Amino acid sequence: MPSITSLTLREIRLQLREPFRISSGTSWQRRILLVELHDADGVIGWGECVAGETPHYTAETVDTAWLAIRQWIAPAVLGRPFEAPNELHHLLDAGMRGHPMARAAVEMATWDLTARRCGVSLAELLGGVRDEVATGISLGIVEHPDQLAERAADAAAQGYRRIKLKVQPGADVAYVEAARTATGDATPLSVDANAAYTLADRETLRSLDRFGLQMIEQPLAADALTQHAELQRELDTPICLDESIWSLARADEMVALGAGRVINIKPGRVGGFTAAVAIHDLAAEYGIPVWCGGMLESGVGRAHNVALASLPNFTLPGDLSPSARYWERDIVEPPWTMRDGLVAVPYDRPGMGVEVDRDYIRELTVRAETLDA
Ligand code: OSB
Ligand code: MG
Repeated sequence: MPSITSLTLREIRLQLREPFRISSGTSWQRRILLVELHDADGVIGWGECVAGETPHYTAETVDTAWLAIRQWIAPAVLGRPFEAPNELHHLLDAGMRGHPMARAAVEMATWDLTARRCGVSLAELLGGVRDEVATGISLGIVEHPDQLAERAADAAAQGYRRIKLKVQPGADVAYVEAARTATGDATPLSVDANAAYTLADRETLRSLDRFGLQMIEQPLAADALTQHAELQRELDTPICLDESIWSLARADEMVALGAGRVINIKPGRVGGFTAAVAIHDLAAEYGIPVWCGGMLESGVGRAHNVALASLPNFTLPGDLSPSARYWERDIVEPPWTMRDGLVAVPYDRPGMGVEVDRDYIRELTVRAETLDA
């Protein structure tokens, strides 16, 4: 049985091509935490932690994740024999509360390592069935509706299969209207509020119904499931939950309460692939479509997301834009590219399907630490 003999944590700095503003904060200079695992046979596995620089999206940050991995997660996993990555998920799940993004970074790296050990692609190991995954783009909040209209029209021309507009109180109806007019009625549009509204804003949210949006993502607070259910009863537009779904149990409650009709699955947000696949399966059982969200990942996290999005119930386009949308130069070879609004799933290479550019990583690294079994 394999076991992890060493875990290396690295923090790199990678500058986005342009600042990305959402209702809960702005990102530009990304601090990205990478996890590299080795087993006794010299097989490696990569993971990326999707925690942000600040506790705006969820409570976790790069710094809390670093601490959680070195103090609790690495000691639990190092030297522990395992047959399949699910076992490590259950071990971590039983042993600690919270820190899903930190746990996911390690758990997902064990999936990459296991896929390489078995000589299969990560997508195949996860149960993927799609050769290509549909790509959407997430457009940040800008100064003026005209600017958003221009960006949305440009994204439609590039072939993105769905255009998501970040909104917040005061930057919503006029912005969506401008984007709808610029892209035409046939372009799938959605909005994402990152929890910026309350039920007092129901009239504004209802007025978005007339734009025929594919969904409204996370309008209310992350913990407000019954309020989302109340809002969903008043809206024609399907509500999609993101921040609210941090576990399989939360997805189950969403279904039971009718708090939404779509789920954005981010493996990092739910503690890794084991939980992500379980949520995918639950949603499929209830006829709820899912899609793969993004957290401005480097090419490593993107590889994991693309593999996950190849599962059958990922029927809506994901936030899986190509490398060039985010970075001047990505940290993997080959970089992720899009053709006709689709990203190809690399089934022909073992593991996550891209190579990490170690020389470039070394240049970008600001701190590193190796923990041994
Ligand atoms: O809510 O989906 C979100 C980025 C950071 C934090 C939260 C979110 C996002 C995005 C980015 O929408 C999507 C992407 O990676 O392209
Ligand atoms: Mg979101």
